[in-house]
Amino acid sequence: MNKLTSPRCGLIAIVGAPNAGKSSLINVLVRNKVTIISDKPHTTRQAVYGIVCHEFLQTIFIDTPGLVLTPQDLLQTRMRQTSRQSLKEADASIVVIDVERAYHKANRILLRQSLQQRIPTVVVLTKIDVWKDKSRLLPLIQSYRDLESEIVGFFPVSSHTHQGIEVLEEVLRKLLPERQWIFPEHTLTQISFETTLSELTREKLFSSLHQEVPYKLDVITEKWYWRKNKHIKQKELWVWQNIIVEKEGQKKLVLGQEGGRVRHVGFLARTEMQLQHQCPVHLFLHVTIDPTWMQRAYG
Ligand SMILES: Nc1nc2c(ncn2[C@@H]2O[C@H](COP(=O)(O)OP(=O)(O)O)[C@@H](O)[C@H]2O)c(=O)[nH]1
Ligand SMILES: [Mg+2]
Repeated sequence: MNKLTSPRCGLIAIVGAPNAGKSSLINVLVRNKVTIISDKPHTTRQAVYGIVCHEFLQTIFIDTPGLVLTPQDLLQTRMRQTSRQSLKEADASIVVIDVERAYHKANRILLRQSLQQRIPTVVVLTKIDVWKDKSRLLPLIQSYRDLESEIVGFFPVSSHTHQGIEVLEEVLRKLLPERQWIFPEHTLTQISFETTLSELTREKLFSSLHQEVPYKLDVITEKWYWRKNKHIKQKELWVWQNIIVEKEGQKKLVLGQEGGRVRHVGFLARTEMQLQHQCPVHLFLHVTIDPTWMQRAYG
């Protein structure tokens, strides 16, 4: 770090409607996969930090669950609280708006919540890659004219093509307060290693199952360790995980015919773990039923 420049460090909460593209954006900003993504709502359950160090700046992005307008159960209530709490802790916020769902009720609610905290609030209009005709952006921005004076700006981006990301990063750096860094350099997230492993498997379950079931399950890493394989002179990662569902019917769906689905999920998760850790991975998945898991985890 340059001794002549004082360090800056800040938390930037990333909030938005479910499925808006918050987690995708944070992974692009951090240039690493710190949080899981799916095309289904309610994938992100807890606040996940994505930490970026650049010269004398440390930015801590907080990925949050999408705003649930009417929570249906304990988990959704907690998720809603997490989004609110993150805004309270943050030094600035990004309200992520999917251009295809720009008029979702959650957008204005979150904008107001952020402005109430009196923190700099940036609006990111994401998924602009799906719009060939960019002139459609103008009326969308104008529909927020009443809040314009309080907002730092509107930034059209795409997490898929990375369009608009650099411009956004420039603006965000200016919002960081002068402060000592909170995390050591090279820290990517505050999430534990075993939770990161669980989350990866959960992501693969979300992509392999239909709407309702993924939300009703959890993944716990029961045991993991590194082992040196003397034959190939390389370390290996060994992981045992429990997939917890509420009912017998859900277990059947997770297992699939002759265990085909869970095997496929295991293959996808293991392949990604191998890529991330650049070593062989042995992954063992076990499906169990516990009707009270949500109560125990979030009650
Ligand atoms: N076309 C397009 N799709 C995106 C973009 N960002 C996210 N998505 C998709 O939107 C869905 C929800 O993304 P995710 O990041 O999990 O949203 P979150 O629920 O707000 O965290 C996924 O299917 C993503 O692949 C983008 O910039 N362009
Ligand atoms: Mg998410």
